[in-house]
Amino acid sequence: MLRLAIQKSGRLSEDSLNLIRECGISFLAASNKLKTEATNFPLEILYLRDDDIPGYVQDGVADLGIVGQNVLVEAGFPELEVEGLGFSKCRLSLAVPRAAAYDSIQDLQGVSIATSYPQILGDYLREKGVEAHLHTISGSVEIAPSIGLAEAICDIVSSGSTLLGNGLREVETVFRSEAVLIANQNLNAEKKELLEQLQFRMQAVRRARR
Ligand code: PRT
Ligand code: ZN
Repeated sequence: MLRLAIQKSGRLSEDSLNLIRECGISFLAASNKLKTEATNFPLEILYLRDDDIPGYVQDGVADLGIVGQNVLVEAGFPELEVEGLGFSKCRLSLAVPRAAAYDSIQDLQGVSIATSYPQILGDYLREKGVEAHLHTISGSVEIAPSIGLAEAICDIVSSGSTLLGNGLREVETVFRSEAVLIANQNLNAEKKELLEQLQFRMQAVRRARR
């Protein structure tokens, strides 16, 4: 039996469940439970916070997971990625107050930046030769400049309306993300075979959607 971890409730949940259903896998809806078993495929589904999914898969508590690449890479386990799933596309971007002068990334030298992604942002800035002060906060990053916590932010953007609504301007794309299927790297032969069957069905679903 394969154990697949998906987000319990959030932006990834519905698309993750729909993908599994479209693979022809049936299970009872269980929004308030922690796990469900499929009725016609050897699969158990665990419902977790998205941030916990990479660690559970790395440790083998779950065999597979569906999570945003942003969360996977921030957690430090990019090697767990098996394939992109094409939904929950977004980007991690740097933004500054609309009126702030900004010509290039060098303008962030010595600046304080609020983010929930210190690893990804830290790597990006190092690569660009920029030394900034990172403030790690877990939410409401967009309000940091207006309350004086930071001069810039780095956060997830999709339509851009949240940045706009907070008087911010997107200036650099740090990372592009989508939902990905991840797998533990030490699956036994039986589980590997089941993973292949599941991937085959997922790829067929994606082809049919196009
Ligand atoms: O409770 P749990 O920890 O499981 O969930 P969460 O609150 O940490 O995550 P959730 O459900 O908000 O997002 C899950 C994943 O969806 C993220 O890790 C991304 O991979 C992906 N995703 C796609 C997004 C967005 N689009 C998105 N727009 N995650 C967050 N946002 C937020 C963003 O942080 C900002 O506040 O939406 C706002 C911006 O949206 P726009 O459209 O105004 O630009
Ligand atoms: Zn989360």
